[in-house]
Amino acid sequence: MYIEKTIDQVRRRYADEPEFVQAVEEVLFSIVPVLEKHPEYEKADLLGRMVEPERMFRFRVVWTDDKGIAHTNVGYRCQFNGAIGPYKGVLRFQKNVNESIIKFLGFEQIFKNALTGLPIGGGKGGSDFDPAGKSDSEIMRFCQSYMTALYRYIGADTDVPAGDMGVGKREIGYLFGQYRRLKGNFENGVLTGKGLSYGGSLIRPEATGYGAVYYLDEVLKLENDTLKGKRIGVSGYGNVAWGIMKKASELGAKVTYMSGPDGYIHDEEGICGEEKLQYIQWMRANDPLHCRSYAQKFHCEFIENEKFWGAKDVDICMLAATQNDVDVESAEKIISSGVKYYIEVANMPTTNEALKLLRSCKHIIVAPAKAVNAGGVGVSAMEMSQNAERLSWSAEEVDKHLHKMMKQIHEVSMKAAEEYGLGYDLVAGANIAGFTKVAEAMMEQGLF
Ligand code: 2IT
Repeated sequence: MYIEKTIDQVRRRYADEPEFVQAVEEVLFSIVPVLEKHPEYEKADLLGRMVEPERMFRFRVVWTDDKGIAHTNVGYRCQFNGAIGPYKGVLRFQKNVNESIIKFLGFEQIFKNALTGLPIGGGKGGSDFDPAGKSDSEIMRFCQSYMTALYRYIGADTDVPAGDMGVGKREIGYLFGQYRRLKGNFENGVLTGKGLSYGGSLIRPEATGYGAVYYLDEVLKLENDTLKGKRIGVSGYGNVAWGIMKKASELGAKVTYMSGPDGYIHDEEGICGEEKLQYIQWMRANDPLHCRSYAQKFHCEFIENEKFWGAKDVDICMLAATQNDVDVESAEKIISSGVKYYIEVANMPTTNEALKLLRSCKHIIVAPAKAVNAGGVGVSAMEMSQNAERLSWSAEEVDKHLHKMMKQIHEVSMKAAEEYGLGYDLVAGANIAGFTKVAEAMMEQGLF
């Protein structure tokens, strides 16, 4: 069969890229019914083309530390698929970044971006630079060097990076400054996640978390359920978790668990209110590896080196940490805890085996990351619109668009699954809806 043939080829060609192979398997296996309906895709080798990036850059990034000593890192930018718009996706600066991570993120991005309904293609980039413990000037020098290598390949109509782990507002500022210095033009549509003073969008920092809660709300509505009084366990405590905490408490739910690499926090009163949320932001910026200090500051429980999977007093589980957070063993604990909603938020937080197990479980509704977290890139696309028209939208306006977008993503996914007789399957539905749009564009544009 064509799908298996394509997956086999990817497995052979990229045997040393496990995350990428995982992402390809997850998407391709769920579009089997689409391929049955479209035999012409095989003749055009549509899948073979889709799993191969249009192009990918790998470059040297040299920077000096505060003692004047030079260091060499590797930089990447993967322009995976530009069929429906300029490549769009983040830059991640993290020690473990490699080609496999960048390609899996880029591949997921293609379908996620298609789901937003906006004209953005899929891309991703980053570096194995480790920002931990670096001074502000070291970060600046690294960003300047990174952009010096990257600038010739990006642009508002070509490829528009943004920030991910290790790349926040500060890094985007340094990257943009260097881009402007090299180009001599003010082209702020080249990056998103910018500061408000030079073309950033209101609500962009909150967008991924807010969008995830809006999507969750749609799922709950269909179940005749509501967010009121719900207890949410959130894995992670980064920017996305922060957005979830803020919006969930606004809508009457509370986040009672959160976790970091060092263990988890149980705060029965809920992680909400200005003081706690500000502290979360402080922790993320100053100590991305430990959440323990929250328990000391707010007098609640901290369990070292554990995850909260299996806690019985959680109604909704939201995965907002990183890839492959939940394996089969964790999934079994989550299933036995009685949680009804398993909402992926981070990119690919579940291994394929664990995802299969969770999806086969009758009492759990599973929502996939590429739909749930699409609000982040969606508001990035709105930032691009604002830059193109040289206007700034109000927070209410951006939020209104975001809310509508999340409703549509849920609906389009639901309908795509129904169309293929799959029932209420949000995972398959999101893959099918995203894939169908990109497939159509690629077929109409001829072979390349
Ligand atoms: O994974 C993602 O979609 C994001 N972190 C946002 C991407 C973007 O370009 O804003």
